[in-house]
Amino acid sequence: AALATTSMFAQAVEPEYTIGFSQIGAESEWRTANTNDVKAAAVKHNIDLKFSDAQQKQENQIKAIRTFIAQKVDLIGFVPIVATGWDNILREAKRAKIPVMIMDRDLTVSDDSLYVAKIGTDSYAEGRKAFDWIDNYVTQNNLKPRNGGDKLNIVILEGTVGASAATGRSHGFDDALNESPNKGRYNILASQTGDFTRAKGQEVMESFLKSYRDDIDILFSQNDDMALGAIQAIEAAGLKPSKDIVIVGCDAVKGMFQAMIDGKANATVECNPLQGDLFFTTAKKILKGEPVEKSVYVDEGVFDTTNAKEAFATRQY
Ligand code: GYE
Repeated sequence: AALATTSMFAQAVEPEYTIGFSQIGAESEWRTANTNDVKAAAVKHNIDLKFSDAQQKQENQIKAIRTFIAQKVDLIGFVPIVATGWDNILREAKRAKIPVMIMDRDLTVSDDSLYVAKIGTDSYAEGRKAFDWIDNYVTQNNLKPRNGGDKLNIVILEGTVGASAATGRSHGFDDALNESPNKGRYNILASQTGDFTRAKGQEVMESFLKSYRDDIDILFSQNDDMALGAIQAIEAAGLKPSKDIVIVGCDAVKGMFQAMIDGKANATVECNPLQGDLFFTTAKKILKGEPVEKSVYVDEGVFDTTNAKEAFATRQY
């Protein structure tokens, strides 16, 4: 018993490393899940985490990274809100010999040695999967344009301008559409940013409906939160979401599962926010001088009304 007591006191171990992490903000259900996961994984990995929320501003992220450099943290991690504009601050980190890791979104820098490793999701593949799901659904259900015309009209809610998660999904979707033998069946009627938020998604969908209420057949929303906002706009316009307008999102958050179960959305392409464990495992390897892969994508699936109910029970975010 005496020994057991001693070992209980021995539990208060010093954190192994100090890591600064700059998160974008809290724009979506996905982001909240990502933040919670990073914080929980830091505890699990015995990391002293300095967490900073940039409230959707790149300049705040740059300030946070500069502060981490001044604090001489062991490693810096961040989610690039947009893909460009990071060269200078990353050069400052390199000069201070602090390794940098990228999480979730991608970035474009003049010199890839400005970061050590990148873990995240494959937005391009997600965009492709979204179109492929639509093409398949249209074919199987022999979907006809509501306005009696000869093309199915698609509207798109894009994510944050300049974010890799938005441009990747746009390019993947466009490429898959252009490569489809059914390409001629579709017309992209409108495409506009909803900044990855529910409120903006609703607002932009309202404006789409004002111009094209009886023409829209399909909505591709680059995240689920915007799709959930759009569903409200569609109902307010007296249309049936998922029936009058086919709705496909990205992320696979619980809110979207609920919408699919309620018959208000059709499908969502999974984007996995649970990257904390892989992030800190990789960070520790870097700090111990072990080799790591430069770029790793996490695994992702697709869910729709045929499997939403079954999958819902096991969803972690
Ligand atoms: O899809 C969206 C979030 O960067 C992959 O950002 C992420 C995206 C995600 O706000 O909901």
